Amino acid sequence: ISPFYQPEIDLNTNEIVGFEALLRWRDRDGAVQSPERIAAAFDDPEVATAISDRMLERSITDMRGWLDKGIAFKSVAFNVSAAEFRRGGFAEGVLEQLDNAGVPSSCLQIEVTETVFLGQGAEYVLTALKILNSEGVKIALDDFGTGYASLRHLKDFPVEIIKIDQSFVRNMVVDPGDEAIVRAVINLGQSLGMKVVAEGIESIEQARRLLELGCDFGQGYLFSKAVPADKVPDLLSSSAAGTTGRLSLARQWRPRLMTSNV
Ligand code: G
Ligand code: MN
Repeated sequence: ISPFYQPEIDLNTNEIVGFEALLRWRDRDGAVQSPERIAAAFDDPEVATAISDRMLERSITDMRGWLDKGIAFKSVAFNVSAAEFRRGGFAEGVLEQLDNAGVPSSCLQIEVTETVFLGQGAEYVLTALKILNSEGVKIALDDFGTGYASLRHLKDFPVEIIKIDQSFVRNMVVDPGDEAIVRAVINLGQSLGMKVVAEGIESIEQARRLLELGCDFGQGYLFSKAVPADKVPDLLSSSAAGTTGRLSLARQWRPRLMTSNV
């Protein structure tokens, strides 16, 4: 199991503004697999904990490696589940690991879904997020709009980033209902002074519409899939080379899209 890194893009400038660490694993043949096929492993709290410990450890090691090479990756967003907060001491543990590795806490973002605010152990979540946030770790609310939390949480928790779930982005160009939800989330986030990131951008049309609606950041296969740590420097240099105009990065990376629509 190891983290792969998907870039997050400034849709206005095409610059990479950070990465999200996504779990990938290699099967017996060495092929890279996504987490779906090992979803059952996450039902076992011990295994789930071991997996996420390893993911965090590896992400911090990768960040240390990039810092040593002078690679300006900006930040890595790390997904944290409710079970991890329930352990207690989560925030302190993360900060200690960053400190031990000499990685500034501002390099790390934590992504939580709305469900971490619900149910058993929810009281630990607020404490943990406040501790992390006070040390400069930014908190993102992931898959926004698909959970069961209340809008109150946006005010009560130290959330600075909202990530629009890919299920809304997928059909936003053809489904006015999805577009209405995307627009509402963008407006809500901006009114609260938060950064809004659209997930799952696969087409130039989606990226263009998101920009029109005022969403400045996004990630998705249009720009890049998640790549192994050693490919991150290449991705960053193509981003720096491709900053000459709107969506040129997407054009450059996906030349077959060049011919139409743009
Ligand atoms: O939970 P979260 O929203 O962070 O989900 C991330 C998952 O979505 C990852 O497994 C990642 O591989 C996948 N993903 C990332 N970009 C895209 C995309 O453009 N399209 C699709 N279908 N999936 C994506
Ligand atoms: Mn995420």
